[in-house]
Amino acid sequence: MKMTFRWYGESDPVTLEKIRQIPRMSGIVSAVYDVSPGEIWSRESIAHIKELAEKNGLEFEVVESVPVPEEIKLGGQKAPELIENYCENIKRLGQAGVRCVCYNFMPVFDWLRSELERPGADGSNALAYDEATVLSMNPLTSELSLPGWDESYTKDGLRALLERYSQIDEEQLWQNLSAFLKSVIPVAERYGVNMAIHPDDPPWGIFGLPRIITCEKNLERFLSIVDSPANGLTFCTGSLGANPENDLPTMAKKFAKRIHFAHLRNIRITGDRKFEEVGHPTECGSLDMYAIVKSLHEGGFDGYVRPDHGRMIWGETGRYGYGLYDRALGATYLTGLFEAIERG
Ligand code: DNO
Repeated sequence: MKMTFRWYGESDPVTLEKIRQIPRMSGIVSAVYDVSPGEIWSRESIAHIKELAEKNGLEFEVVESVPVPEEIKLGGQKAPELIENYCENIKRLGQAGVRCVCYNFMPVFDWLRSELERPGADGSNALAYDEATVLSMNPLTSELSLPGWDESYTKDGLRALLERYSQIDEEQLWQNLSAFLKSVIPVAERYGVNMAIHPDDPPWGIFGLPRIITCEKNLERFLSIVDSPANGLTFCTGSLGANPENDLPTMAKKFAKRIHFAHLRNIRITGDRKFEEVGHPTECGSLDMYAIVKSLHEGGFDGYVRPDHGRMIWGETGRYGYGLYDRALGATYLTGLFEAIERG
């Protein structure tokens, strides 16, 4: 297991100098942020991240994300050309020493929350999700900005996109994902990169848009599309765990060898399709973090781990879910869990 930490680049208030002081931190998870989805990343930009990381004693072996353009998810006319660009990025990343690439296949919206600063009883605040509130926010009229929302969509662009997606059901999305994997995975294999799809967050369809990376059965189907180790998973407990029907320890053990990246965080389920983010330890929420880590270990997991969304504590402000303090506490908690379990 290698413990890593997400870093949003030079504008991130959580600096590399701070990240390196978290005990046992091996590397950063980052991306080239100044290009649009579908564009090719310059070798200089990739090398620059690596150089900055290494200057701070950190590795740069994990990218999150190389975003998949909507045109690919839609299986549009330009999809083949954009898939080629995607492959070029994987090649360049592999050549620069990146070993794992996290991405997702969620139509239009990445992760969604209805509240960004839900106060906790202890004076912290955290992200929360309530389906009724989310559905009352029409994406075309709402002024609310959500953490996973791509601010670059204009209302008209978004309307046109949603219109195109109205033709795409789950089966069609599977077909488009399959075409993507069949081109990308052989390139990933060639350049020593493990692709790790991120589950949909939350793991169900939203605003009438299909979502398919949601549950054990679908993960199995996903892995069988290209049955290669390079076609793997990001096991995000907070995403999959929002559906109580997902038995995370069972899934962790079953898929362990194809899990290249684990996002380990806890949530508290507060009702039907309602949850809030909490501190990482088991006792803080609904997920049995000990059982999950134990299952990963027993299944033979040997990938990258990162703490995931943290609460805002000790008066910290910053990027929602991505402050320093609570994620650092999460990292040390997880490191301890792994040490205890690995030593048996
Ligand atoms: C949220 C993240 C996601 C994730 C992407 C992966 O905090 O886990 O935004 O990076 O879905 O493509």
